[in-house]
Amino acid sequence: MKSLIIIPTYNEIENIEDIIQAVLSTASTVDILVVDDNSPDGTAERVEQFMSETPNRIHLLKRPDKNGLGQAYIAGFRWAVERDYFAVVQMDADFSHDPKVIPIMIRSLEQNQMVIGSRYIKGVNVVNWPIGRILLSYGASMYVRWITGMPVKDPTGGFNAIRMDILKQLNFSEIRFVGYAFQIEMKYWAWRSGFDLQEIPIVFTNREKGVSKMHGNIIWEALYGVLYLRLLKKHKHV
Ligand SMILES: Nc1nc2c(ncn2[C@@H]2O[C@H](COP(=O)(O)OP(=O)(O)O)[C@@H](O)[C@H]2O)c(=O)[nH]1
Ligand SMILES: [Mg+2]
Repeated sequence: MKSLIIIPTYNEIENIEDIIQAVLSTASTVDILVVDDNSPDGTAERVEQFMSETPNRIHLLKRPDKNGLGQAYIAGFRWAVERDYFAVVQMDADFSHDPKVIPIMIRSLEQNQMVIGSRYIKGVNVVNWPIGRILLSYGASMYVRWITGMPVKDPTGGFNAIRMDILKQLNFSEIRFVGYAFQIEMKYWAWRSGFDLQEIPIVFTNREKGVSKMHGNIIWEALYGVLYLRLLKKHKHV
């Protein structure tokens, strides 16, 4: 059965062709869904070119406005649950996540319900990030564990896979965050729902092309978002 790799994009013209090719070549059993928020650089048009050359395996969701990573993923999840996939994999367009890990994640979902690509299982596996960004990310992971008690070493990571039968149990309208907080929120929901989360080691490499879209408010959202999740106990045990 096939799995769907969901890639949110905003101005990824320099990466999109290569990432699509790299992902498609990992296995014949993966399809791609690009969720583009009307990138001014023409990312979506580039995807459409590809779709005409490789029909069936590439899909595109075009959204009218830049609404953040979380909403792009929710739109992708809604698209996926109506189709016949074994699992979805979340990954970035900028090669920070190595496509070669995709088949390992999918295989691991035969035993587990959610697989988390983790930079912090043993030390810090991040390449070419400025020290400030590493400290922020690592500090955030400790903060999340401390506040929530969730036993996940890389709660803000964006390279994750979830089985479709589990994803179907998520009430999409409950998800409210946008950036790193969205990634935390997904894992927190799965953990509080009692699903087993398996962390596997990945190496995160800073992008070589294009620019990061993660700034300012997204960090604040993560800081207060974690408190919100914990204090209001938004997601109940099932
Ligand atoms: N559709 C959509 N994609 C986004 C948005 N913000 C970021 N992305 C994509 O999400 C992925 C991760 O973003 P990136 O800027 O690389 O974050 P960083 O790696 O944490 O610096 C990339 O594929 C981006 O193009 C957004 O508002 N909408
Ligand atoms: Mg990135």
